[in-house]
Amino acid sequence: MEHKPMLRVKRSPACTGFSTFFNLPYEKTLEDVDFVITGVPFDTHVTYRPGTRLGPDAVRDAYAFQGYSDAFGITLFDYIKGVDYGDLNVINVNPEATHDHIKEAIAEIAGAGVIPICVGGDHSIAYPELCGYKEAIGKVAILHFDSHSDTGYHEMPEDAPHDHGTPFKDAILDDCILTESSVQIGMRGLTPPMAQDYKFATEHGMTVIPAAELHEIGIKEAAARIRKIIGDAPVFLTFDIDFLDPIYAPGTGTPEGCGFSTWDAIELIRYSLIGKNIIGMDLVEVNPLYDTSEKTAQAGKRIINEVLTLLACKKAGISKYEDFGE
Ligand SMILES: [Mn+2]
Repeated sequence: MEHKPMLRVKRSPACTGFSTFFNLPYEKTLEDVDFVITGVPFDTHVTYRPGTRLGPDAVRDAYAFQGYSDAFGITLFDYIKGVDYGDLNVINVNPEATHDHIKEAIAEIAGAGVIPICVGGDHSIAYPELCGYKEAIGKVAILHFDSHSDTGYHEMPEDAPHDHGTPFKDAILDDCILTESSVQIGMRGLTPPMAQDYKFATEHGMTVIPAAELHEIGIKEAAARIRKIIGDAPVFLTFDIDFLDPIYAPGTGTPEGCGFSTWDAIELIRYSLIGKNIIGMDLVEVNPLYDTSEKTAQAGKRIINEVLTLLACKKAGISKYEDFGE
């Protein structure tokens, strides 16, 4: 089977047929593919509002697909191949076993030289993902879009040390991240201990660009800083949908106002990561239970589409987006 989007029945609407990520073949293979997209329907680690276990299918179903990039003038699947890898083996009543399954799956995929794209699920999955990358290819840089720093905003109780607000604290303590090459951007969750979050991240070498600063300096200036910090490091893009303002992404567990548009996000991704060594991504915290319009899942799908575009650009030898890139 050719690992490109399957053709729909001639002249039928784009939403017909059964849903897979980007209409790709549903096949658990690492042969003859550049990337795989896999669902991680796990949400046991949310702090309050559950439902992101329904995120992967919401993104599969979302009415959004751009096979052509206006920005770069390329048809994506002329250059890249991939599959809907199905969902990873998660057990929502057993977070520890789920952690191991995610770690093993990422190690296997990345170890085969294939780029994993995980669709969550809550953000706690980023920790076992980073453990898997470490096992397969070593420590990686992160570019982390979020409205929260997720570096553990409070002292965690001994009997419940992990949740979706701790994956990057966990990954730093487990030495999975090239912290000096990593950036967190968009933070604005206004709980008093947030300052401690930033402090934990920056004390461990990461750069934090809070929302207020991003609004102030703008996309291009932020991207220039990000490019310099990431350098040539292998980079994992971890995108929490609550980076976007709730007007664009209401369907999420912990929405925060004063955020960013989908356009801001894709421009920032383009300018920051064109020509960079992207080794994987995740898109997390899409919760369709709080969105009657499907727009959160559509926005999430658009974000993934932009990363696929950058993978295609790399194959096509495109390393510049306007005045950025080398
Ligand atoms: Mn998050």
